[in-house]
Amino acid sequence: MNARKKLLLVNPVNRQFLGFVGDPSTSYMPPGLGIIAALTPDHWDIELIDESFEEFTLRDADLVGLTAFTANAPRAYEIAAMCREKGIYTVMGGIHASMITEEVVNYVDTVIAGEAETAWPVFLSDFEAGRQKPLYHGGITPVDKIPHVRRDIYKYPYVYDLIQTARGCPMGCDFCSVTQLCGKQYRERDVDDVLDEMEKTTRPLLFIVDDHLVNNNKNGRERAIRLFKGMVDRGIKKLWFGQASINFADDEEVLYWAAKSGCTLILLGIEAESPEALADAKKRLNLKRGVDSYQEAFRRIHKYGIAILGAMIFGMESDGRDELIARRDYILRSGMDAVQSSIMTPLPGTGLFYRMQAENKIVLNNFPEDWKYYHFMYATTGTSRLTREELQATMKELWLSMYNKTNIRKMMFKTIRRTRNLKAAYWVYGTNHNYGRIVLVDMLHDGPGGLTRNMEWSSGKRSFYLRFTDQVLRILYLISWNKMVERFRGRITLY
Ligand code: B12
Ligand code: SF4
Repeated sequence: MNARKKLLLVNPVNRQFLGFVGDPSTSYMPPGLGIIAALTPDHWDIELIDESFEEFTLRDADLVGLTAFTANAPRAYEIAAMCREKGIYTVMGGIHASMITEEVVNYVDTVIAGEAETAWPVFLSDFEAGRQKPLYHGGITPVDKIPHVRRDIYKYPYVYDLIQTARGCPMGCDFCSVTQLCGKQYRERDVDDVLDEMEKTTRPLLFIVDDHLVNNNKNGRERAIRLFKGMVDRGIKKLWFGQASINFADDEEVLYWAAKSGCTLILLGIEAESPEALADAKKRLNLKRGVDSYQEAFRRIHKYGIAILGAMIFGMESDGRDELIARRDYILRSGMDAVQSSIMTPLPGTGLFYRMQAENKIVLNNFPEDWKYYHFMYATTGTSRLTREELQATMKELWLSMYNKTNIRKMMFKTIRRTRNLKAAYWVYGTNHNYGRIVLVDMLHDGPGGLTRNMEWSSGKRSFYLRFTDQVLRILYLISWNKMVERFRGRITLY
């Protein structure tokens, strides 16, 4: 009989950049830690500390397991140092630990690089036998070995349940770490197993975190239809959001079943509107299809009542100020409903990182401290035509011009016209509002030159347009969104 042991799982959050965690609607559960919990035997008591909701404080444990995005790695190291000082063993996995393992081994007792499904049980039994090693390589997991996320550890009021139905991306874009972490092979979980897991979710909204939701071939389309149709057949009626490439729009049957199963917002990796910028980013799929194909894809998706969240990147190698402004103008007239506007950031492990490092172009390179800037909202390099500071200053200007309250309300009205879906319009409004709050987080203060948490100028007078559209929003909330929230009231399980 094994004695009971305590595992503390920690999701550290960058204390310098609290944009995402400023609101529960953008504070997401960490599925990786839910998988670690699922792989841990019953004689371990498990507690999750998610710094999106509470700051880590030291407590008793036999083992502390940390995950971290690169931008959160310095905070993970701080937490690890606190634990190690008290003699608590630390282990770290996740994207940063997998991409730059040689750094992470210096800050924790054991690193598990790659996917954890096969490595974690080996580490844990070594740990219990006192023969643990400093490094384990998990590699790529056979898809049938991926367990359901253990959701009882999520004691916080997350708005979304997160679920992953496939891993890997064949595209291998230069700036992205997904192919490095999960491989080129697209590994699809069994559809029935995914549906069984979906049935266990309890939160009002669902976020399917696959990076490339519908693979770009006939099998991929057929599987997507089976999945979405399965959701309908099993009555898993939830509003959901997913991430896809532009090929999501290729098959109207996919769109029909996606919409029927509750898809209301889809993130599309558009990245840029000019072939030159796409070539810089090595975004081959979009280059192959041509930027002119975007409009038709948007039109088809809208036809099914689904709104589009365009993922756009600013600060490609060839970008100057005029190109950045042109990208903003394209966004505003393009037909995308919400926009994620990131600054090109050389993430460790990517082709972009190694190239820029070799060319000595990374400006914020005092690692590990400078990783705290690697969250896509802060320029870490310049371009061939802008210094780092110029890029940052231009982005602030563009963000203010896109995410100001007047503009995001205009965008919402366009979504109503394009999708005829009030829920999509309300979601789009919330999404743009949240991105604004996240990217402009350093301007959120009550001083005269600042923005309030409601994203309005502290010193400004409210226009008639804003006062009038307040009423429209209130109606949208009451007739569409609130009904959905009501269905889940009392059903969000807080263990
Ligand atoms: C969902 C998601 C989000 C969610 C957050 C979900 C969350 N709470 O973790 C949201 C939308 C908030 C988000 C935001 C951002 N994201 Co994101 N996101 C993802 C996405 C699509 C899926 C992650 C996921 O849930 N995977 C499923 C789980 C099961 O996999 P996993 O976490 O990798 O866990 C496995 C292993 O890594 C390992 N593991 C993980 N943790 C641990 C811990 C231990 C102890 C062990 C042993 C093992 C282990 O075991 C797990 C099972 O094998 C990934 C892409 C990807 N495929 O990874 C990008 C990704 C993680 N995001 C990325 C980025 C850059 C961001 C942003 C900075 C971008 C932005 N500004 O929008 C922000 C930063 C947010 C922040 N708080 O700092 C990058 C991270 C790169 C990096 N080096 O950090 C990725 C890889 C995408 C990319 N383009 O490269 N993201
Ligand atoms: S950006 Fe999207 S399409 Fe490109 S490798 Fe990453 S996940 Fe795949």
